Amino acid sequence: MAHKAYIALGSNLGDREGHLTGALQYISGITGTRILSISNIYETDPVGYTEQGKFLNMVVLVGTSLSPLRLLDELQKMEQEFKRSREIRWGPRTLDADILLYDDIKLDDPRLVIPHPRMLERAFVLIPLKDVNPGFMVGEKTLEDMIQECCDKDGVKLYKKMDNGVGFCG
Ligand code: A4P
Ligand code: MG
Repeated sequence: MAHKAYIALGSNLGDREGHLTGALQYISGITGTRILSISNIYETDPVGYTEQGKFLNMVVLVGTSLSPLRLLDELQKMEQEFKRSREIRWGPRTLDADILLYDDIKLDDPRLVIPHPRMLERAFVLIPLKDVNPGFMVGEKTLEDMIQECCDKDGVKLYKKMDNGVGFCG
């Protein structure tokens, strides 16, 4: 578990909360990977393509011995297992899993860009990230500064408080 990665999860189709908790269970079963901390769950207005239902979003901190691309392989397998449809870019999905950060690395691979290129403009990512990584900064900017600059911040509402002490972490 030499590395730490932050993963954003989102769902806006079907049993949204069931998909997120199913994802936590799936991630805790990935070889060489352990959930260290989870954010609360937020209900969020859709960003990008707005003719779709509200999302549930959360962020998960994992410890992992997998490389960034191997971790992406596992997360994409998970998305397949949740039978997500990819018909509309930014459209409805049963489960979306994005790698936000992986240690302090910067990666620009055709399959994987880290830090996630759109994360800093999205309150639906930054607000749950603040639960698990409150000290995250970019230059002089705190997470709170970045959240205040996000156009979608008023569309992010606490949906469910999550207990880090039981269940998925450890
Ligand atoms: N990829 C590159 N970098 C990464 C990364 N850091 N993590 C590649 C994960 N994948 C990464 O993603 C397309 C390709 O991005 C993948 O094949 C992977 O190799 P995708 O998941 O197939 O497609 P997508 O999710 O439809 O596109 P995209 O551009 O990733 O969309 P986003 O940015 O994830 O936005 N509104 C709310 N409220 N909540 C949401 O969760 N999500 C989206 C999707 C839009 N609006 C939303 C939400
Ligand atoms: Mg995605």
